Amino acid sequence: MKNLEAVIFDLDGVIVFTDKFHFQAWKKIADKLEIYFDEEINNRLRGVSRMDSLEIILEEYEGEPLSRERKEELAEEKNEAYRELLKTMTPADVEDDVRETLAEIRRRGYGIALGSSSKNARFILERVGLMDAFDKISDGTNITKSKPDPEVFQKAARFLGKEPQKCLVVEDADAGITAGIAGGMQTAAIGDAVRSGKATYTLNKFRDLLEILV
Ligand code: B16
Ligand code: MG
Repeated sequence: MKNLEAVIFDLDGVIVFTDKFHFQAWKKIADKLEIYFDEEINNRLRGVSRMDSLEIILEEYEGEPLSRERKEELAEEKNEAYRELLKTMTPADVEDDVRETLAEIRRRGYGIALGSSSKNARFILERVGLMDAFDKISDGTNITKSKPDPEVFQKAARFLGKEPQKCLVVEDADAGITAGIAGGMQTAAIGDAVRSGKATYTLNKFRDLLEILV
């Protein structure tokens, strides 16, 4: 394959690592509802939207069924706790490898977009000083369906003005690789997503991208 013109990056688990913050914020909600919650359940929340994440956590809930309004309140409470934790992030939270590789990809002339399920994506990029590294942003604020639906990546390709097959989706979650494939894109797996073997390329380190994007 190859013949690539653009790269679409997932955020959490690829550019930054906010798993621990998601964990702490969801743990607060789980404790309140007396629900069992651990790192393994937290891993299932990768790339999944906020409301879908809450539904996964509620699988362990044994109380009376919760109304839509109550679920929305709980998701909002989680988000407030999460955003407080995000405020502690600084440019030092982005590895040099990531920052330098993004700059080199731009130097090589590729379009660069973000394709994240998060509604906090812009806030995070501002905190870590990476807003300028992306030409376009497609995130949780411009989609109706979350990964594994390809919508977030299709929008990113459209924002960049690139054909899907000329875009490389970089993902750490299986749901994200599935979404990229469904969108007709080439895919690169890093971290957890490597295991399934579904992606077009696999990365050990972020900078391995420079061997694909020659
Ligand atoms: P928010 P990504 C995803 O981001 C996270 O992996 C996932 O754990 C989170 O629930 C989702 O964003 C929604 O985030 O509550 O901030 O809108 O991996 O697609 O960059
Ligand atoms: Mg991710």
